Amino acid sequence: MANGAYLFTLPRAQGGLLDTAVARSATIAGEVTMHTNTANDLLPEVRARLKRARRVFVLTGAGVSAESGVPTFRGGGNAAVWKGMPFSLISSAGVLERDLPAVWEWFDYRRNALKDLQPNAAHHALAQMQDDFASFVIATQNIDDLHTRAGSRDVLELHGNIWRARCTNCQALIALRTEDKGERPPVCRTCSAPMRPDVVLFGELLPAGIFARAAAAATRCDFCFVIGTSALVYPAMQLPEIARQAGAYTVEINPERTPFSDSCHAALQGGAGEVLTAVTGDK
Ligand code: BJW
Ligand code: ZN
Repeated sequence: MANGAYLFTLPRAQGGLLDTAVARSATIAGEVTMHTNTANDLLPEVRARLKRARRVFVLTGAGVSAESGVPTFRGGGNAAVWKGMPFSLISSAGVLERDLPAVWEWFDYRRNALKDLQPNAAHHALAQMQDDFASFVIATQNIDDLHTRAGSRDVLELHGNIWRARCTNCQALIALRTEDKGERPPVCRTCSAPMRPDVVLFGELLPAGIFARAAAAATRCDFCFVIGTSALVYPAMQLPEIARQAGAYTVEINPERTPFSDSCHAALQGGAGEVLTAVTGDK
């Protein structure tokens, strides 16, 4: 790969929803038994469960934005690489301490790639669902704010937001869409310390209160979607595990199988927009 390139791990050719779907069904005793189903077998159950649900919790990952053109981090045997560095290195707390300008260069590159992208059918389908339930909470690992731009309210951004910068000293925030003066790193107007992208890097804690609110929603929900995540990164992946343990019906939407596929109630294989439309269509 050419130096300086960001290797995009775009969604692979996907087995469509109607081609394959792997379902898991819970026995009355709560024991989970696996069987393979066609989507036609599986969808009525998922739709009926969703129709009966009162409190829905949704965890999303990079795959929900893939159809907008946002690259995912992992997939196809590759992980995103930038200037020869795997994203797990450049997006880690260690690099922030060693080379803040490089971190800004990486996130400026990503912000530039994001700026003209639009929410897709999956973001819109989720935004349209929010008023249909007593409670509907989206927690996202994505930093692209496409859920909010699609109209979802009160999205819990577990890993921050690429469109904000935060002071490394006093934690003051600025909105990069409107307040970016182009200096790198930006200088805090309150205390003059350097600012950093307001995102959660490997080895850093999630924003105070956000994870707690997401965990509370996961605990109370009766239906949980896990959409477009490789299910590898913690503590975000604790959330659907909490929901499942609290008794929620859990549904994964992903063209690939993940470590969560074997423990959810229904793993729907396909792209997020296509599958969500099939699940929620003609409500
Ligand atoms: C589609 C699709 C379509 C494609 N439709 N789907 C060892 C064991 C356990 C934990 C750890 C450990 N060592 C370290 C840890 C902790 C670490 C962690 O979990 N590491 C694991 C990877 C091993 N976690 C942390 O460090 C977290 N903090 C923390 O734990 O604090 C406590 C602590 C403090 C100090 C020391 C140790 C612990 C923080 C995690 C922050 C993650 N940050 C990143 C980068 C953000 C900034 C940036 O954007 O650069 O967040 S990492 C990256 O992964 C990003 C994502 O939000 C996150 C999750 O990725 P996601 O969303 O799942 O994307 P992909 O690409 O992996 O998957 C895409 C999926 O979409 C695929 O499945 C496709 O199939 C699918 N897809 N097309 C639907 N059309
Ligand atoms: Zn400051």
